[in-house]
Amino acid sequence: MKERLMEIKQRAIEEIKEVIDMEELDKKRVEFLGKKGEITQVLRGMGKLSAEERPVIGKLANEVRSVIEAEIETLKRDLKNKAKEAKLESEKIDISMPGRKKYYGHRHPLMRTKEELEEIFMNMGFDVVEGPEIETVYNNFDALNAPEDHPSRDMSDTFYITENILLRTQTSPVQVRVMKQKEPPIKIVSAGRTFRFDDVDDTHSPMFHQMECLVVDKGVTLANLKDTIDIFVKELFGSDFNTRFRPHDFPFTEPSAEVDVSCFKCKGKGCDNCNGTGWAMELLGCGMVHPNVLKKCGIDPEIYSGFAFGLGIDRVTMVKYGLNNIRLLFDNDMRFLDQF
Ligand code: 2NL
Repeated sequence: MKERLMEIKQRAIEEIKEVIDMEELDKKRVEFLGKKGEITQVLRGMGKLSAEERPVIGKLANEVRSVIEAEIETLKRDLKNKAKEAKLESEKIDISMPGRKKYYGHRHPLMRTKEELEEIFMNMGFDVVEGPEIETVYNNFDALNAPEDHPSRDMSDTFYITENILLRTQTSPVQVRVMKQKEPPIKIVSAGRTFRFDDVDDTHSPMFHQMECLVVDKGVTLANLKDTIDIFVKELFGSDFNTRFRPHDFPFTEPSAEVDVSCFKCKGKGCDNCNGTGWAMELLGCGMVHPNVLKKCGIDPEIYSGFAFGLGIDRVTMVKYGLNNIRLLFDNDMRFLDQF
């Protein structure tokens, strides 16, 4: 029996070494250590042994069982480790591979200018208001004191939708809406798209952007207008920029003026860029709100007065970024827009 046990032990060790997976290992365990396994069979035959032999063989059988169990445990651990390593290997990712670059969009240069302008006025205590791009002829022309025969009213200058409805030619109808609804004091700016029947060239587009400012209160004067514009220009371009007012004519303001800004190159000294004048392009149009406009919007011009001005956002953007062609702002060419 002793030989039998030694033979089982030897054979078990050799056979277990050959095993390559868990399933086979379990089969071997049953084969050697199970209820009907080889060791059990040896133990069953112990009845035939003498009283002296029995404990010796019993002890030996237990030792053999322990050795086989240990072999099985060791192999089980090895197999588990190998499986884990194979899994890790198969799930390996190459973190040295460069990722895909995400494309992030950004503000269009026109919207950047618009927000910058609005910010300046918000800091000066103005409210930012918006209104529809499709307007009534009344809000766009009549309320703004435009005479019946004013050239801007012509079919060839304005996009009419019906006889009484059009695409707004300026942002002023937004201010008209506010004046009709609200008692002064009014201190607002409105910016957005405006439309005129223009042929496209380097500086004209049938759709362009305007911002207008309106203040109505008791005792508002031309001095307030001049001061507000001066502060605004210094905020926008820098404290070394000055303004010059030239008389002009608008139907909705009286008196009216156009405002020039110091030359961007020489800041007022005079250079080849400004023909030695020291002044660059006209930046905006302005004036004291015409009493007829106040009346048409339900405000008593005997009690209140106001000033207003308007400027082209496209133009400011072109000056700011040194663009020589307005089409660059509307072509949506990413080679251009990506530069901002
Ligand atoms: C320009 C000139 C201007 C106004 C806009 C205005 C609005 C109301 C009443 C009176 Cl509700 N005036 N706006 C006044 C003067 C000039 O714009 O050249 N814009 C680009």
